[in-house]
Amino acid sequence: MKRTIFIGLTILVCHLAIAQKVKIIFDTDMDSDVDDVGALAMLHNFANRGEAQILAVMVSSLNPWSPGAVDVINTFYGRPDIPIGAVQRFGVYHKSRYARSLCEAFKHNTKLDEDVPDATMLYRKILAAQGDTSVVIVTVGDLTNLSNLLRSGPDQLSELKGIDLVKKKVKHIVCMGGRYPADVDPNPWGNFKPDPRSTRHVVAEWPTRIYFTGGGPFADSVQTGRIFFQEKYKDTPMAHAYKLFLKGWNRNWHHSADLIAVYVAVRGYLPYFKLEGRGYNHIFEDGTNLWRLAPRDERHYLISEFAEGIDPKSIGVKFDSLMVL
Ligand SMILES: [Ca+2]
Repeated sequence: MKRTIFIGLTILVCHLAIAQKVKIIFDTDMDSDVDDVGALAMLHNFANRGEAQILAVMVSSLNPWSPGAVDVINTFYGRPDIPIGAVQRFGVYHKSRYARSLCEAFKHNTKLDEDVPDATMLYRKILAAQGDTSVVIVTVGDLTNLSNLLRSGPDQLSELKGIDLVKKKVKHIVCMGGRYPADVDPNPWGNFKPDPRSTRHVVAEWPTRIYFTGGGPFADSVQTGRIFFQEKYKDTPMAHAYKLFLKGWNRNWHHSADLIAVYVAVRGYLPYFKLEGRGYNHIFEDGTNLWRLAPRDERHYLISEFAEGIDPKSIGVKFDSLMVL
């Protein structure tokens, strides 16, 4: 009898642990900035803790080394078989200080000349196989892949159009891009500006909730990466990338824009951040944005401020610990 109860409880606990895992698709540019590396490392750490399941990683960059750099990190964390998709032909290209070097220095099996699967097709394949409203997408790169997904038509993977497939399978997305309350800087950097057509399309048409998380001073005040300068982590791909990236900056830390998005996707905005549920995110023709407090768009939420009494430095220390095993 006792044994039966014990087995029953074990099954229940296992079931709860599985049920609590957030199913994540991570969409990254993995090229010009290094916080994508930290964010993917943090996501693997959440997977190791049983809090997340990584369904796939999508690359929104045309940099040929970016998919390999993703695979390096996946392989380092013991998940070399996570499907990787990439934008095809029409996308944004940025140089990277670390992507090629990661591919050349660490183990992975994504060859440069090998066709990486089309992100749109991989999105459709993965979403079609998942339960209804069960998938959380974290986008920390350009919105090209998500726009292509929305525009996709029925095919052998699903009889649904992209927008209906998203509506059926996606719980919500967390979107790192733009600055809040406003981004009036015409400089083309930042996730919304290199492909403004896709940004406008996704922000206007996406059929589920979008939790926007901010870059700029908000993300700058959460400093991460110091941990990779410790001796015990020196041989990790993350240390390799952060050191290459920060060379010449004369500092040992970086902003945490993409890490904040991953954290919010897996654990939610509490206890560190505030949630803005008024207004909507207005995207201009050139990809600059403005958070307007009216009218209300029920799909749009914003996370760009710290909760009362929270010191951003303490979040940085916590995030550093969440990037390593
Ligand atoms: Ca990024």
